[in-house]
Amino acid sequence: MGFGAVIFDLDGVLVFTDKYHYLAWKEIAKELSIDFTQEDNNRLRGVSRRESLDIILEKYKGPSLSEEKIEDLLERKNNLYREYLKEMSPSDVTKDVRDTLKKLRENGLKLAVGSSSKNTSFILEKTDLTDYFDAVADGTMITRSKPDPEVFLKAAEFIGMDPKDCLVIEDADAGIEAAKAAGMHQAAIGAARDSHASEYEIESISDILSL
Ligand code: B16
Ligand code: MG
Repeated sequence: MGFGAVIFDLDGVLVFTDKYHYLAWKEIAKELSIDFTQEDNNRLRGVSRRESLDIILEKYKGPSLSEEKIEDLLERKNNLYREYLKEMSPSDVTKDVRDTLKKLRENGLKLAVGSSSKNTSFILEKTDLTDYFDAVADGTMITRSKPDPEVFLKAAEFIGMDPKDCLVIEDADAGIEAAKAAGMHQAAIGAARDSHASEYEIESISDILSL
């Protein structure tokens, strides 16, 4: 393996919280008489909370919303989402993910998380993943979200790695773009494989070991 570090996206790569985002957004959308579908949800992958709401509001037909109302919607969506997160446990992480993280560490690679989510620490704690990583860069530390490279560049800085020696694992097109903009190698998993825009495509996390 020709990389010094692997930077993992969180939602859609290490854990599958997209179903909880969907349920929470669906409830908020219902209040606004918006029909929020699974396809709409796919557009929210890797995108920040505020930008996600902007995408959902493309279908909104009601009276204009004040900034205060927007803040209220964002806060309530997050509260609904966190109710689901509270139920998460180590069993929400597959053996494939845990074994691969362990092997990568044994092979001397640095490991980091690069996620748009402001709930990253909470999710890592609930699923008992925190200790696998040398550093975490997340939505609480950035001003621009994916496809901007900021979160991945921050992760590389935290682990003291040159971007060109980092491999990013992503399930979102916005994340693959961000990794490219950071000058990093990229491997697409899940939904991001469909666009064939990435340097590598992997079917499961353990495929990283043979790149
Ligand atoms: P939060 P990732 C992203 O996580 C999700 O894919 C995206 O759907 C979500 O809107 C974003 O985090 C922000 O999440 O509301 O928890 O701050 O894929 O970058 O790990
Ligand atoms: Mg993701």
